[in-house]
Amino acid sequence: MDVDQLKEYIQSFNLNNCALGNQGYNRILLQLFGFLGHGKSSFINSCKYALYDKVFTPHAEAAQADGGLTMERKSYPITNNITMVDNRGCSMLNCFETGEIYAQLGNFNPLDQRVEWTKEYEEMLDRLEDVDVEPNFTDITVPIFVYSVKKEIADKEREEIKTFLKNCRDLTGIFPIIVLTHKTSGPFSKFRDMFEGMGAEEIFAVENYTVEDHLKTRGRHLQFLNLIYKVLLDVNFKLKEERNPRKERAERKKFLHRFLHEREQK
Ligand SMILES: Nc1nc2c(ncn2[C@@H]2O[C@H](COP(=O)(O)OP(=O)(O)OP(=O)(O)O)[C@@H](O)[C@H]2O)c(=O)[nH]1
Ligand SMILES: [Mg+2]
Repeated sequence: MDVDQLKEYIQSFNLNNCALGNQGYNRILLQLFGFLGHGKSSFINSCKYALYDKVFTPHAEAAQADGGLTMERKSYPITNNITMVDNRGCSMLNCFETGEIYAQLGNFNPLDQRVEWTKEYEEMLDRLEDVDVEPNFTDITVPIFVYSVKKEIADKEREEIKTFLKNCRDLTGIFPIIVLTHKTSGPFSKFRDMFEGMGAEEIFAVENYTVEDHLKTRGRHLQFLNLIYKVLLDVNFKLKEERNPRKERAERKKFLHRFLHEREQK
C-alpha cells in the first residue's frame, strides 16, 4: 500500500469490523516505553504528522537535553479507535522501574496523570485495589519499545531489556514492537540483530520528524504508517480468536501480583 492507502486504512480502522466484532474492546492503546530521551515523544509527533498534518506541529513535547522531560503518562488519540500513550521514560530497567511499567501496561494506572516510581509493596497493592473500583478492561494494549541507536548498551542492560520484553509479551499477549530511533546516527543494524535475538518480531528503524528536521519524504512517512499498519494486523490477528476482556484483565492482575511479590522477596 502507498501513503494514501495506508492513511485511509488506519484512519478508518474500526474494532467492530474485526472477525468476531470488537468482543468488548473499544480502543487500541499503543503504549510507548523506553529510556529517557530516546525519542518517545518525537515518535508520537512523527506518527501524527505522517497521518494528518499539512504543517509539522509537535503535539507531544520533545526534550532538547538528555531526557526526563515527560513525567506524566499522556494520551494522544490518533484516530477514533487508536490512542498513543507517552509513558514516563525510565533511567534503568531494573525491577523497581519495570514494576511501574507493568502496571501501566496492564492499565492499572490512570491515563493523563503524573507517574511516580514506587517500590513500596503495600502502596502498589493498595493502588491495584483502588483502580478496581472502576476497572478498565476495554483497551487492547500494544507495547512499543523505543530505543535510540545513538546510545551504547551495557551487557547488564541487555539482559534487563530481554527480561523486560518477554514480560511485556506475557502481560499483553503481543511481543513489543521495537522502534529504533536516530537511525541515521548510529549502527542500527547492530541493534536490529540484537533485538531480533531477544525475540522481537517487528523492528522498525526510523528517523523521527523533529522541530529541527521535518522535511517530509514519502519514505519517511511510510516508516510510521507501515508501523501503525502492522500494529493493526496484530490486533486483527488477536481478535480472530474468542477473547474475554474481563478475564484477561484478571490474568494481568495476577501477573502483577506475582511480580511484585517476587520483587519484594528479593
Ligand atoms: N535526529 C533525530 N533526533 C531525534 C530523533 N528522535 C528524537 N530526537 C531528538 O532527541 C531529543 C529527545 O527526544 P524526545 O522525543 O523528547 O525523547 P523522549 O523519549 O520523549 O524523552 P523523555 O520524555 O525525556 O523521556 C529531542 O531533541 C528530539 O528532537 C530521531 O529519530 N532523530
Ligand atoms: Mg518525552
